[in-house]
Amino acid sequence: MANKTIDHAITARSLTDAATDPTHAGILSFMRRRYTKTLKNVDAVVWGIPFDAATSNRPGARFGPQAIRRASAIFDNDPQYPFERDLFAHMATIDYGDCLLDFGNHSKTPATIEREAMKILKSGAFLLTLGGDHFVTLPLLRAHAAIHGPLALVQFDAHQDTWADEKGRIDHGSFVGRAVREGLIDATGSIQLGIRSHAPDDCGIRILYGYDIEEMTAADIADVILHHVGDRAAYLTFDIDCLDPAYAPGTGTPVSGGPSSGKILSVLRKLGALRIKGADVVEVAPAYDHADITAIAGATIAMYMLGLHAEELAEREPAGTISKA
Ligand SMILES: [Mn+2]
Repeated sequence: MANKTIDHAITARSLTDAATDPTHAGILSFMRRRYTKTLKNVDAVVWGIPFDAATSNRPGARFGPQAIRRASAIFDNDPQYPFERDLFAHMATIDYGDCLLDFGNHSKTPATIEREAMKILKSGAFLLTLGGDHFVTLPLLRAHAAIHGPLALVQFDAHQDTWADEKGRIDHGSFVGRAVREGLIDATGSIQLGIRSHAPDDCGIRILYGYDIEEMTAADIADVILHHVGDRAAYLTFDIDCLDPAYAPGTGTPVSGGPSSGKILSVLRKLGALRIKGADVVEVAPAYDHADITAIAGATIAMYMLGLHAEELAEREPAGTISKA
């Protein structure tokens, strides 16, 4: 038991220390990162939005952040596959906990999410958000676009989320159309992957459908994304229902004919050249899950997003010069 940590989420002395809590024990933050609301000298923030009131079908994504944090305990530390590095050695990363929302008054929800996200982004940290249903991406995009301007959306999803909507509605199936109309995303530089439904409007966004993903290699899919987005500032949103229900049964609106987690992780691993300014993983609903299949997939995708950011930081700064707590 030498050098084992316990409850690293509250006992870590440094934000860059490796956690070695036993997988089956200890307080469950995302990858055992320190829980804190202090944003000083932080490179990356993981934040939960336990919200599912915009769900059209099966609710339950409000339990997504808890499930993803719990599943993230399975990751080995130092080095982290497939990044061959301790992600946190040079990327001070915290778990900022959750967004507090009034379950009885959702008219306030979008502004609350946007305000809290702005607070995090103004610290200069990279924000990875755990949903929640896909509505939460709209206020997140508002906050990111306020800093970076219109973003290229890279959306992994079975659904386009461009269904008709009217101002003030809270709907997880319309955030993309709203984001285009509000000028938060640059439609011509955006791309959707794994789509297996038809909404009336594509808003000018490039689509790789479920059958395209089925027939293409991971390398070809990554190439299409990299060429389409180019050097635009990008926002990565991952609706877990992009994956086939075999790989992600625990979600509100599952659709057959999706890719495996293995194929999609291979795609994500190849996206290092993108300028990713923010990311989220949404729609994990653990009540419909089996043996944590979906939560593990969600946690792994979230870890890859942090891994890509860790590599970007390492490229930008020589090792050891990135902020340390
Ligand atoms: Mn979606």
